[in-house]
Formats: sequence, structure tokens, C-alpha cells
Amino acid sequence: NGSELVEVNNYIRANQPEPSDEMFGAAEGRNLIVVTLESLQSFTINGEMNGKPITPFLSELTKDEDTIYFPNFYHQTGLGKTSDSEFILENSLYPLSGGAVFFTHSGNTFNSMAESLGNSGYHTAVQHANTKSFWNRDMMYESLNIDQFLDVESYTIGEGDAVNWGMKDIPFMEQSVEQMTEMPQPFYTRLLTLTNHHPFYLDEEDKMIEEFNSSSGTLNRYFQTARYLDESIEVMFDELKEKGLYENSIIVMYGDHYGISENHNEAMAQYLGKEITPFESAQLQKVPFFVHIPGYGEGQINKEIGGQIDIRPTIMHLMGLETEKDIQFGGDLFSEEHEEFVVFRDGRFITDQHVFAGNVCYDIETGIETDMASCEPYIEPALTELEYSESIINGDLLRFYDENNGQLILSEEELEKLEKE
Ligand code: GP9
Ligand code: MN
Repeated sequence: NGSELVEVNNYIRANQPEPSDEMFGAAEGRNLIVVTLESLQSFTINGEMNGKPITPFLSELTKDEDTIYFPNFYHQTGLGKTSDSEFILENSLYPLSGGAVFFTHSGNTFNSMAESLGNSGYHTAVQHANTKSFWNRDMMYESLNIDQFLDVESYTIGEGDAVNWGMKDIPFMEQSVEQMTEMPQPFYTRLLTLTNHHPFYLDEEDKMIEEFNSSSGTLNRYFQTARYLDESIEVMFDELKEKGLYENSIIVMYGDHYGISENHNEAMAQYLGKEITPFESAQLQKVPFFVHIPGYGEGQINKEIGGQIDIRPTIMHLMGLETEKDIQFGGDLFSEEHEEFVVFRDGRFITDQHVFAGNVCYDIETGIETDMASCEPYIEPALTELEYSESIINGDLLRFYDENNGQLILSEEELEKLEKE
């Protein structure tokens, strides 16, 4: 019931970091382009395969003066995979422990980033060359207040333009940027890529680097599809420039979840040259997070430890939108008050000094097992975060919250009951 929200709301109000003065509004009024880098893990950034870069464009971008790159950023998805990442990004809530929220709670009330940007005059869209009902997106996007869903029907898939799960990322990017030229501005659009998806199949002519040589065909092929995805991002940048959309946009890119599961640990160990302990497994949940602001000029590698839950407040503040009244679990990564505490959907967590995984507490610098007492104080808070978020979703509690004035909308009986407590 609504009174549960009182407790959650108090918790959230007590934990919201103030936006950074320097970054607040840095991209105000611009078009916002968010790209989901399918299955891209951070080890591919600045990584090599037989002497060739896996992600030459993105790796170069980490050093770019208009880019802030976050190397210590983790995904927090569960069974809902890509859709969970979309859910986290839009709402700064954790996904569910069982099943995809996109399927189980698509009728809920949410206070999405799309809704907030929509309320401040933005046209909101998602571009993805897959059938619209996949992950129940068509239903969920209505609850998230996304104005326009350009699904597979909106794309022309010519001869040789499809592989693996569907349309290849390069033609997808070309057509997506073309579609953007038709959108009312300013717009907020999210592009979901597809080629770098398990089982990572690619046509011969699109293979730009060699396969790996482990016993896992999955991992061997992954490098090539990741390389192809990287190329498609370069194509997107070029097209945006060509179409005159680049200068007045901000481009945000994030990896949605791992591509290589623990079933391939032996092959991963061969590539990384070290054993995959539970500590290493947790570190492999790092996904790239890029914020690219043309003309910004003060790009840097930002080592702040964060997760997908932080995307919403970070972007909203860049866009000049306050989030202080919102029900959200993440914090602005640019804020001095941002807390380095990342909770995975399965209960593992990362702090500024430790990694808690496989019920072992590791030192984050050395990966060596340390005293459990160092992780102990965070075990309860990690569970609390997940539980509070879960109660919001299961109880559809945002029905009872008015984010415009930060007031709870409770019935008289509920208020009376609270007063008695
Ligand atoms: C499908 C794409 C991939 O539309 O988002 O989904 P995933 O299997 O990664 O969740
Ligand atoms: Mn995915």
C-alpha cells in the first residue's frame, strides 16, 4: 500500500547527492542520443586481438577532449537483459530478481526520463530494428511515455543487410540518423544495437579482425562482432556530422550487460591471462559508459565507481533537469557527493575499497580475499536498496507519488493510520 512509500521516500531523500555545479545543464536544450552497446564489456575498450584493437573508435574516444569515459562502471541487469538496462536507465530503479519488469509490470506508473524530457518539450523516441513486441517493448514504452517507437517495420533491410538477430548495426545506424532528421527537435532518442549479440555471428565481409583461438567459439567470435559494433558507432558519428545533427546533440553510450557468461571462464582466462575468480567475474561486469558533448573541451577519464542506476540522474542533470524530488536509487556521477556503492541485481556489490562476490570480501585493488568485516557493513544496505526498489515495482507505488511537488498521494485512511503509528 501507499504507506510503504513513506519509508522508501525518506530513505531516498536522505541519500540524494546534489548535482555538480560544473556539469549541471552542460547539455541543456540539445538533442539527447543514447546508444545501447549490445553486450559490450569494458575489457574490449583498449583491448586487442592479435595486435589489432577490438574497439578502435571507442578506445580513441576515451581520450577525446569532448568525452568523459567511465572505466569503473557496472551493469546491474537481471533476467530482463537489454530490457532491464532500459528499465534502469529510464527509472533509476533496480530490475526485479525474477523475470523482466518489461513483461511483469508494463502497466505500472513510472516517472521515466522520457516522461521528464517530454514534459520539458522534448520529442522522445526509441529506434531498434527488431519486432516491436520483443521484450514487450510496445506496451512498456507507453508506460514510459515514449512518443515514438521506430521498430523493424521502419527500416529497409536490403540484401546482405541482416545477420544473426536481424539488421546489421551499420545500415541500422545509417537509417537511424536519417530518421532523426525527420524528428521534431529537441529530441531524446535511444538506439538499440543488435549485431554484437550471442551467438555473435557475422558475415565474412564484415569481419575486420581475426577470431580468438580458444575452445569457446562464442568468445572467439565475440571479438569480431564487438569490432563491427565499434565500426557502426563511427558510422553514426559521421552520419550525425554529415546531417548537421552532431554539434547540437549530446551522445551517451552504455553497455547493457555482459556478452560472455561464466560458461566461458576457461576461454576468458586464456584471453586475460589470469584465472577467473569470483572477484574477476564481478570485474567482468564492467560495461563502458561514455558521455560525449561536442564542444565540451574538458574530456577526461573519470574513475568514479558507478552503475547503470546512476545514468538517469547523471543525464537529467546534464540536460538541466532537477531530480531532487524524484524517486530514484542512483546518483549523479559528476556529483562530489556521489557514493561509490554499486549493487548488482544478484546481491554482489562493489564499494570504493571492496568487492563482495561469491560470499567473499575482496580488496578491490589487489583482488585478494580480505576480512569479511570490511564488507559486512554493506551487506544489509545492499539488500535494502534491492528490497525498496522491488516494493515500488510490486506495489506499483509510484501511483501514490507526485514527482512535481514531491508529495505522497495517500488516501485519508492511510494518512490516519500513519499518524497513529
Ligand atoms: C532484442 C535485443 C537483445 O531486441 O534487445 O535482447 P537481449 O537478449 O540482449 O536482452
Ligand atoms: Mn542485450
